[in-house]
Amino acid sequence: MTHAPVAAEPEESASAVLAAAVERAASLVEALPWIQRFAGTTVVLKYGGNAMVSDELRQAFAEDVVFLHHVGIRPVVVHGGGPQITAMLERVGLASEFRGGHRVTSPEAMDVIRMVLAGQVGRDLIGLVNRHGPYAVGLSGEDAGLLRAERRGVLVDGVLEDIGLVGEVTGVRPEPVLDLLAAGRIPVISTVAPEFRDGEPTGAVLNVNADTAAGAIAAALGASRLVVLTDVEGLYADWPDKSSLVTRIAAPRLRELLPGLASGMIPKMEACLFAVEQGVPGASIVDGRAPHSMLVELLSDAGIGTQVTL
Ligand code: X2W
Repeated sequence: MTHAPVAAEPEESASAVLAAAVERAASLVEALPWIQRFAGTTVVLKYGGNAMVSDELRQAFAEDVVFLHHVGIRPVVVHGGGPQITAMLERVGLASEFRGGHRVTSPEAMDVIRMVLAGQVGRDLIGLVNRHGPYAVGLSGEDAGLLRAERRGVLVDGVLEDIGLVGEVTGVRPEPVLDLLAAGRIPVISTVAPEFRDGEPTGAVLNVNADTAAGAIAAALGASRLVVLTDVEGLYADWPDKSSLVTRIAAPRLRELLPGLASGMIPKMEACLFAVEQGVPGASIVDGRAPHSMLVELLSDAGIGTQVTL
């Protein structure tokens, strides 16, 4: 029998309401074993600038983080902000140039990057989380020795090129994050890092890729999961064949695929590889353009996106 929804018999609409309620309850119940598995553990969430495209998505991310916190999981947010940095550099008349996926960073650009990440993108996220209660506290890699970085160049056609104040994370001191977690807070980390050379601080601050920093932080914290939110559905084994979306991949196979991946995917997949090879049991890439994708990845049977395991 077909009919317009508004003309439904009272009993039928009551049963439809009941069926919808049962379905909603089923997603809550499906989350139970996952909540039990992750309760008391730390999950590191990398939130990239390309996934922060609307207020609705940013608010959904903040809700998910607060949700995890309230079911006894310890979320740590590591954020990027590439597009926001590019926009601000443009506003102040500085050009952006990328070499091998890294932003060529002059001292003038570094001043802007530090302000945008720690003073704007981080602050905005902290504000969104704290609409729900006094939870989020911002940290940069400069705070209490959290990160150490060394300068890196990039190989272009086999030649190592200097790209300025760009570093790779060479050390993580997790104590400042652990202190905040022990106090029941949600750390929100901006990934600028003090430069070290020959084990000594130089006084300079370096721009580091936020994906690789998140991988290093997840490993150092002994996280149970790393989730990288980005603007693609996940890893495609054979891009642009849409049917080649990978839901699970083991580290050795990912290593094989790595050289052939799109340049934007490489740091994300390297971060996942690093984390799982350093003992994080699972690391995922999820599509941050779908609201609440991170919650679905962590707390449902099927998940969403691509999960890397050892
Ligand atoms: C990045 C840091 C921000 C980042 C940059 O300057 O854009 C380097 O390229 P997403 O939004 O996660 O890409 N650093 C060295 O990684 O942001």
